[in-house]
Amino acid sequence: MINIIGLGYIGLPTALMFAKSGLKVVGTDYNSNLVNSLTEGKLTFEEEGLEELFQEAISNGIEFTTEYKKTHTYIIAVPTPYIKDSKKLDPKYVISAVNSVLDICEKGAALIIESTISPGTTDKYIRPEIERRGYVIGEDVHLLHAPERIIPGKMIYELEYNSRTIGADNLEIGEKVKGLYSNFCKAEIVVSDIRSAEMSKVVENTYRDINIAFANELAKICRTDNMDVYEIIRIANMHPRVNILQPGPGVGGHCISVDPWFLVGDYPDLTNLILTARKINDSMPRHVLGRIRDIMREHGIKDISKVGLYGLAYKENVDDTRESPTLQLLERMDEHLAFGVKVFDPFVKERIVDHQFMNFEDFLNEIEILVVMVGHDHIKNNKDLIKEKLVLDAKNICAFESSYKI
Ligand code: SAJ
Repeated sequence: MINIIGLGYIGLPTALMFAKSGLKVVGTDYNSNLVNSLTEGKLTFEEEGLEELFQEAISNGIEFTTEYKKTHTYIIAVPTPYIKDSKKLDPKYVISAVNSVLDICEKGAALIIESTISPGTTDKYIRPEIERRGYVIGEDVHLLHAPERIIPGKMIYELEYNSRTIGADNLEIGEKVKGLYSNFCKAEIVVSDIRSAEMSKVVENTYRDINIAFANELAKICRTDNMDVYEIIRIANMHPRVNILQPGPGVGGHCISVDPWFLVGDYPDLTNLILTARKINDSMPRHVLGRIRDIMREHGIKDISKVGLYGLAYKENVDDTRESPTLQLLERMDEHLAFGVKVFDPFVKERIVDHQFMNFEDFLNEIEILVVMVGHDHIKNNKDLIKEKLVLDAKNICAFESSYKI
């Protein structure tokens, strides 16, 4: 039996995949509302293919509980928040989950950490905690790190087809855990050491952040001389060894906008490029604000409440608003006393900001300038409704002659 700790964006789909493959799975979360909802057959977030997978796992007998189970295999997928001021990772939930596992696990159990942890976290916090409790790592328990790599919006597909890394102290145990993940993962699984697994995960997200920053810097360069950055990137990407990502209103989410800071924090003298990339991406909401002002000036619009931001999520077709560029932009607007801007997101069903609309047409009726912050399919399918507006298309999805670009 596998006990999966943490039933959020990563733990739940992973638990379902194991259950689908026929293994006995128990999912544990401290949040009893979440556990009750899952037990009643109700999901708490949307993701393509998740509902079908959930139903299949339920018929295969998956269980959800607030309790830890005595077993031989644990996968820990709890949040690893980062502390904004110090830019460091806070390992408190991982440490607490490890402690709860130690209280109950069988001798020789495998503790597999899936949560993203900054390089060195295992040696600095997790090992000492296990040893402090009097357990011998490698005898009483085995410690592994198997960082998740799935992208929201394509999670189920990527769980099956993305390669993965298993970081282990002991190759034999690493191979065993590789065998476990092979129950659903069809791609290559590399067994490595824990430090390399920690580092490679953070490096992947940092690489993407830098690539997006390059696209965003190009957008700013092109703006000054009215060149079409998207066309330039499209042409450049026809080169067989060039693959530039897309500029946008900023980088959000709990991963790409966070993980590079771990490297900056630990290697301040060696991370000029990484730090600059972070700063460029963080500057994009301010750039969007400048573009909104350009359009207001051009059209003699003085009232900021005539501006509507479409999208609160951090990216397309998800409801996750963590570190979202729209929230960053609203913060920036508050600093500039630009209050009253309207907001709408079809995926965000709870009211989380002022002047947030729940109905798209009501939202459109109130505004003159529409800023596309997120390229949800919803807006792609409703282009007819926005044709009459002044559109600042920060995601380049509208393809109107008249739309403004960032
Ligand atoms: N973005 C751009 N331009 C692009 C691509 C993305 O501006 O060309 C923006 C998005 O709009 C969003 C942000 O970047 O605001 C991040 O989105 P994303 O789709 O690039 O990535 P995440 O954060 O959803 O997921 C990433 C993935 N990592 C990589 O692709 C290297 C995923 O595989 C990881 O599992 C995930 O982080 C994680 O959990 O670490």
